[in-house]
Amino acid sequence: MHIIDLRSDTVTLPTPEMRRAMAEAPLGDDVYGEDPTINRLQEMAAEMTGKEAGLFVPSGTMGNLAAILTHCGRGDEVILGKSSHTFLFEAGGISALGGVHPNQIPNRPDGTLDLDEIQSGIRSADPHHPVTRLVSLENTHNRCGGAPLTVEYTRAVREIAKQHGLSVHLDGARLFNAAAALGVSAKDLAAPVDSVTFCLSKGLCAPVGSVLCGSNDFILRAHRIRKQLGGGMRQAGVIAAAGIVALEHMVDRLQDDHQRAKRLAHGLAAIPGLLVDPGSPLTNMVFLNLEPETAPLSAETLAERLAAQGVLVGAAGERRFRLVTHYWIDDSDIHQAISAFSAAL
Ligand code: TLP
Repeated sequence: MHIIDLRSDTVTLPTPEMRRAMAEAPLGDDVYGEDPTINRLQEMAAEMTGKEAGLFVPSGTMGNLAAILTHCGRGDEVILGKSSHTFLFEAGGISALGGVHPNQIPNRPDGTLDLDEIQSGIRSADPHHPVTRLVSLENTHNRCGGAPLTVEYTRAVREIAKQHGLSVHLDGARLFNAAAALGVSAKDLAAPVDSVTFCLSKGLCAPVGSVLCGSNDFILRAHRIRKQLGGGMRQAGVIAAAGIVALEHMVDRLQDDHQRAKRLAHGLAAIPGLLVDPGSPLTNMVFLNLEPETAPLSAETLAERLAAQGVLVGAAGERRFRLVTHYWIDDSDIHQAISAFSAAL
């Protein structure tokens, strides 16, 4: 059976070109800084985000963790969204491994944090308080419908941070999706922040890896943290090679995924019982709910019925779904997925 996997863009397999590049990549020991493929990827990543340096890490989770542990010491505080990936889905690593205190502010539906709430979340010098060091943003915002954060908003956060001597980190796991949706460059989106991570292994299709970018001094310090976390990976150019292909060939096609997500949302919205979030999709994620009266079943039950037809979807709640388009989803998959929903209901 042909499988249509809409659970996430993390499910993307490497392209044949990536597999070739992986087989042929020149390699060395990256712990000695001698892997030419990793060095090249890091330089490309730094260039594309407008930062001085990049650091290849195994995952987005490690990228965010290494960044936050570089910005903050034990007992320091990071201001971040209550719906942020770092707060919800990174196993509490910043607290467990770094002793960093998360000051959670509710995300607004568009993924932003209210500027006044950021201001009032910053601690005073009172010794009862932890020391606020960092604000962490997410672009695109996963739980907030894949919403892209604008350059203007990111600059406004930067301004507040600057006034209080704080740094800003950006979890840009899907930074290039945000750039495609807003018609700006990743560099523009990352310009106001001190550090940024982006993932190669999501919509960009590489099998493994993310890159953390920032100033030379920041990356030097993050390098030591990556080592402490066990992320020094030796001849990892074998995977970085796929990342280079991702940056060269997969960035410019993300708009196709966004268009297909629109078609998917449009088709699903016409099926009685499905309530697509108003405005969804903003990038490559479609969020929808089951309408209680006309579709009185759980997301889990519907997901099982869809799986029986070869369509895999992720439940994002009791009666809620997140569907994600990516490189391996084509137009006919979109048609089939819509028909499968119709049949399953
Ligand atoms: N997101 C995954 C799951 O963990 C939820 C997904 O399927 O979307 N930041 C953001 C915004 C992310 O969405 C993710 C992964 C990460 C960081 C972590 O990346 P990895 O999985 O490489 O550790």
